[in-house]
Amino acid sequence: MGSDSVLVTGGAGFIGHYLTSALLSQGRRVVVLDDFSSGLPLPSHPLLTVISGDIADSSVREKALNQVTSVINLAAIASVPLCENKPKLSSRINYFAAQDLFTEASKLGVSAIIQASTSALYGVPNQLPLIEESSIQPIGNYGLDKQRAEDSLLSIRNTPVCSLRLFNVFGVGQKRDSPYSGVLTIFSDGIRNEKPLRIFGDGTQSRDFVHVKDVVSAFIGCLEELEKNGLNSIISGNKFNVCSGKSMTLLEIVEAFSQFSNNEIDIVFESPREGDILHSLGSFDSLNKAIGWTPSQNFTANLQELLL
Ligand code: UD2
Repeated sequence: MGSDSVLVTGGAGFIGHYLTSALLSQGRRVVVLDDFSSGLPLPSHPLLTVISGDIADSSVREKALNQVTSVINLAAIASVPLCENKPKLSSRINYFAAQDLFTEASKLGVSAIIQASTSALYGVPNQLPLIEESSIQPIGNYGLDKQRAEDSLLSIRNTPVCSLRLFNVFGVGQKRDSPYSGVLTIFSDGIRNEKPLRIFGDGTQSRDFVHVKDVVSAFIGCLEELEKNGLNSIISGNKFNVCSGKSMTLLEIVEAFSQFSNNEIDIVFESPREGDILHSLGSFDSLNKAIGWTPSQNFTANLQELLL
């Protein structure tokens, strides 16, 4: 395969679909490795190769890595409760398989490895907005395994690498039928189907919602930067927040949705979810300074799109 081919693990997932399609539209070859446990089939494309398999299986990784020159690791058990209920599965995929993938890719001399990390690494924030130097204190298996994976990637010195800490990612196409989908997907689905919205707590909790297309532009921006400047790149060996730099409370979200919907919105308040953090907000200054990345400014339009 040519020198422009990228492995996207977890490419059949929500973010993976957007990322794969953006890379293909740039004329790049993409190899998607996914076990399709939660992902959806990708439309066929002459530059796309799909490997259906388990990222924890070394022969599957080998097959995928032998076809590419760069790697983006999105494969993960993304459900926090599932990681709590199945700690071995969480470690197997979110940590060990990721670590093996990074080591093997590095040995093969790839041009770039980028990990999809998470704001869950920060746990309960000591300060807001969160910056990359904020203290790391992950809650639960999901955050812990993601932290270990990030650490193992950033300890690699002879390959251009970076880790992107994604905040609350949203956009059209996120699975609607899962109770663990993001709150914006659950709320928009409820409004469309005229079902009451459940707010866990009093609705004053806030999150930093970043649109999936902004996440894709961060991955591609970092990929191109690492491929161009290699180990001399300013981003190599570093981690970056990928966020909007703004936070909204759930009550503000409902208010914003109500402006776009003729449907009556019923709210049911329930007890706060166990382990929930109250507020989350990130700063994207580092990534902005490094590669000029900025998130889009059309939050309300992106919100409205969820209701269509
Ligand atoms: C996000 C991630 C999670 C993990 C975590 C780390 C998503 C879907 N989840 O969880 O994977 O990275 O961050 O901190 O991106 N809520 C309601 N009603 C609902 C659904 C949610 O009130 O029907 C509340 C929920 O209790 C929380 C807020 O909305 O206070 C956001 O919930 P979320 O699951 O979208 O995201 P979060 O930040 O808890």
